Amino acid sequence: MSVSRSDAESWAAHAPGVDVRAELVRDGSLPGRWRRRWSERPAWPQLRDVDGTWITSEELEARTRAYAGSLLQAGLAPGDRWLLCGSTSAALVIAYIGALRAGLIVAPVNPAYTEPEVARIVADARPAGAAIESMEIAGWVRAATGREIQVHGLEARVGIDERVDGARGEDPALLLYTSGTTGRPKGALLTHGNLLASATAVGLAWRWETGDRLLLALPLFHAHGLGVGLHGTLCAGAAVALRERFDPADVAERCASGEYSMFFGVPTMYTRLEEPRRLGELAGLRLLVSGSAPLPAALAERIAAHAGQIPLERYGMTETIMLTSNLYDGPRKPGTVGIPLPGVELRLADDGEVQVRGPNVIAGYWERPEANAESFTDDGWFRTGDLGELDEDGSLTLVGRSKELIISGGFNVYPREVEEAIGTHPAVREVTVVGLRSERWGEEVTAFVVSGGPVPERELLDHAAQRLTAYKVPKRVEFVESLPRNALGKIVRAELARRASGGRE
Ligand code: MLC
Ligand code: AMP
Repeated sequence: MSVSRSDAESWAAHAPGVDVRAELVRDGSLPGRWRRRWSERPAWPQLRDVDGTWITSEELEARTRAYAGSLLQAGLAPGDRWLLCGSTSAALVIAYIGALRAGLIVAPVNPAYTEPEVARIVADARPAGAAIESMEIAGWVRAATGREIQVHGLEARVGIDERVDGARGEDPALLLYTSGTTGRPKGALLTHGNLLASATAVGLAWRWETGDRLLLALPLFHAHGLGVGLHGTLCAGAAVALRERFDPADVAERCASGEYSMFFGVPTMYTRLEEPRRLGELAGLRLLVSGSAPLPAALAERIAAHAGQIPLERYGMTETIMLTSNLYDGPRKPGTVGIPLPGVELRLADDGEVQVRGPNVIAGYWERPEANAESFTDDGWFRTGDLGELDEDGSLTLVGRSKELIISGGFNVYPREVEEAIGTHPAVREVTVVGLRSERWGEEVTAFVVSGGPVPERELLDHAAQRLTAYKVPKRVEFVESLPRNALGKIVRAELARRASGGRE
């Protein structure tokens, strides 16, 4: 077992002179912190909608309070699960904050999901209500619940209820679904305290100030866009401009306008900015951040050559939000993900697995005792499933994963879920899914199929696309005579990857 720097040492390195221990969960809950920020600067333009209009802090406070009141008046109760699904917009953010202020547990859903993906989340979360932009998805949710629940759109809602803002630090706020070793999704149950601690830690470490403006083109249904981009902004009392989707020309133009100070992206976004040679337009920003997937050192250097800084690379997970970060004041070491953020303790098990503990780490998954037993050690540390090494400064380098996970363009894809979808095609006798190295996506979802008869690749891909959202659909299918197995009969994925790359892996 080896331990990174002691938590006191890493706090002092990230946030010199700050009494971090007191700061991390100050104000108790997310709305508690946000209300303090809103009251400090009511006229502050805080949230920029996708059409360019700004919403001030006091407007945000009033609209989200009214939204929360109406949910409670309509019969929803604190602790109820509540689905939220829509494209990125201020209306989506207002609904989200409103639900948190009502004490509901919000389960965000990717609006690109297919019906079976939505149905699996509904079955697991058993929501009491939902706000859903698309009529089609609303219909899927109604059909999957099998009982009457309140499903409405993303329009403004108005009500008054004295129970608004009753949530405390230990109360659950978010149910963020990740997949797992089975195709069945697993909900990471994050409390207000978990989310507040993580947003505060990155705020301190990255010197997030009220004057900062973040350009946010990450989706709001995952930890990066939601737990870091949106929560970080609101906790720091800063400003954020929402983009409905990531478009390199749009991002470059807006960064070049001088209106923004920060941009957060997954490595694929930086690659996309490089292809049309637009990285130089990020040069005026105070802070570029990269995460969710490994940032290749060569790409980091090229970004630095054009944009004037190596993106600050950090490492996190749905279950913990942020864990480590390179130091804001440097040196930013390409290839490493830095030292533990304030509050986070990190150790490496004898097999190299990264294990963590801290106020940001979930207490467990929603109704999954067996997953909880597997994911925590007997002495209470969370097992990340990532493999790491520590250098002499306590800085972490991720060297692999013990979990079967593919990260494609920053989105997680669990092979098992894709295998189950393809395996339902009658011509498929056996299938294994692996991630092959790719310039464009980091890792590319690839299916190896033993077929029981002739079947075109296109047909299998269409079959998968009816069951899975686009990023999970394999980029290609390789037909093989048989799948390589070890002595225990387990399929050796690494061998398939090696064969597909002509032995270069
Ligand atoms: C889109 N496609 C993908 C893909 N994204 N395929 C594989 N992997 C992906 N990540 C598909 C599209 O559906 C489309 O399919 C085709 O590729 C081309 O689409 P595109 O328009 O070029 O892609 P785009 O829609 O612009 O998406 C690219 C992207 C997006 C990089 C903007 O993938 C993205 O937003 N990634 C970020 C994900 C994220 O937020 N991760 C954080 C998780 S939290 P077709 O079939 O229609 O042609 C986490 C914790 C942490 O990991 O540490 O942060
Ligand atoms: P998710 O479950 O979507 O939250 O994804 C979490 C996983 O993303 C982690 O367990 C890591 O494997 C990976 N990840 C996040 N940040 C980084 C990073 N900077 N470098 C490498 N992998 C990362």
